[in-house]
Amino acid sequence: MKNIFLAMFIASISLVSCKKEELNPNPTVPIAPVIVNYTTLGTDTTANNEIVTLYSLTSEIKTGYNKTFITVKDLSGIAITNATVVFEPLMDMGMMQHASPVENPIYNSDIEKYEGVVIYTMSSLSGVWTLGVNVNGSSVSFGITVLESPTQVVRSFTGTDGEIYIITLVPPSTWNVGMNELEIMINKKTSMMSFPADNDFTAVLTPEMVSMAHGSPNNISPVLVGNGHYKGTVNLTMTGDWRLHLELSKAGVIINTDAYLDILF
Ligand SMILES: [Cu+2]
Repeated sequence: MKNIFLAMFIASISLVSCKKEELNPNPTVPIAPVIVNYTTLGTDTTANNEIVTLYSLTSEIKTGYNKTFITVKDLSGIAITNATVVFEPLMDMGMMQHASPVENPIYNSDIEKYEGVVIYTMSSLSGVWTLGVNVNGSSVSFGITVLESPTQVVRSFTGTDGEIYIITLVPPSTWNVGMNELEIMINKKTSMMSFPADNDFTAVLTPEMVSMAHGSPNNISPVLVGNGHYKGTVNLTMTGDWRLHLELSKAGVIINTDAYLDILF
């Protein structure tokens, strides 16, 4: 009798281990290729007869970091892959106008599109956004409706050095319970129209789950990887409302004690 139970026990263990082997051993690596559905935001033709089409990854544009794509074609529909393309976002707030940080598009042959980034710092409730796309020196312009992101994923602040900076979350495809790569971007506002990437910061990351007033261990503060991007690791020990407190310093001087960004998952 004892032996039967032992046999059943061993069988149940081997059954469990069999099941485990069927699971994807590394859930961060997708099994199937990701199919991207682009949303066409508009098409216009430059003074140089270049047809410019603008795409996004989502039908709704929200404040924060937005990957933005274009194609350029000649009048016969042949793709132009060697153009110089510059993003020129502009927000008209009535009394004043300003731009926002961008990463100018570079041609990506894998997706047959120019790929760049526009960081919308405000929603369209505060004014009218247009995205100018300059192709080989000639611009077309698209109206963009920007909704407010559900959490604060972009922040503008004045540092203790008197300079204005913009810190933005570079969103991952998903957040997972546990260790997540955390990427942020920092830009400096040098004029209403100029927001170069800033590579001179050091950051101290302290996550907090706001509703339950606890933190998490083993986080790695973001460090510069180039072009104003900083990467670290955030430990999200449970789902919920996380505040990513970021103390930002330049040359050993604290510029902002708490330039936090919020996520919810
Ligand atoms: Cu504005």
